[in-house]
Amino acid sequence: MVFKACIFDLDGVIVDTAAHHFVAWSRLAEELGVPFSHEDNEQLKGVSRVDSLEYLLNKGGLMLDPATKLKLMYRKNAHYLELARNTEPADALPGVRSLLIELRSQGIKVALGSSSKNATMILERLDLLEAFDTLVDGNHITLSKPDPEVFLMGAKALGIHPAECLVFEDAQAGIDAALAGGFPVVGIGQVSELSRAKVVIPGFSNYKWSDVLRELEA
Ligand code: B16
Ligand code: MG
Repeated sequence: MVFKACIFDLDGVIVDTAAHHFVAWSRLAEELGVPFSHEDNEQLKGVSRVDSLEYLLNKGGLMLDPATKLKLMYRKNAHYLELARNTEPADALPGVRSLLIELRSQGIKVALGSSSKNATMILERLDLLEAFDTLVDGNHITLSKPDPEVFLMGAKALGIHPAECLVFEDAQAGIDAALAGGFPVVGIGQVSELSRAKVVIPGFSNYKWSDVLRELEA
């Protein structure tokens, strides 16, 4: 398979901000008196802020009006920003920066496909903004992963057919989104948690582009 582009998820693929999301949701959950565990956080990986809040409210059996929900999302994001504002270039996950540079040097286009509305700020702090040809994030989409909208928008912006764009994702919801859009996908993490991805690698440490292609051909 010849790939003309790659689409990268952000949280869990380029940088590990899941821990910040966990703390931020935990704080909000505590304020609301709703129990919130690591297992709950796993369910929210790749899921938009609004859908994550609905999950939390549903868990606590809480029915709130739209204005209150907006306030709660603002509060969760304030907690998140407090933790994420110290993100720095060294926080890019091992190997991802060199892979992004290698893709560019080989003429392969690179897009971001993230559910996060904070993606540009995080990429700026990582000093990776320039590594991307186009960014699609939570500010552009109306449908959360597992809907394929975020990846379809990325492929469209690059002018490349989904079958020729390889998606890198750490969340099952994101893998389902890629598959629903007709994208080949590589899971980042554990095979046991990403069962619907044909290929799963633990991360980009020790993975050059040729190594990724070899995994896909195996
Ligand atoms: P924000 P990704 C997702 O990013 C996170 O995995 C998910 O936990 C978070 O709720 C979502 O972004 C929205 O983030 O509150 O910053 O807009 O994995 O799609 O890059
Ligand atoms: Mg992710």
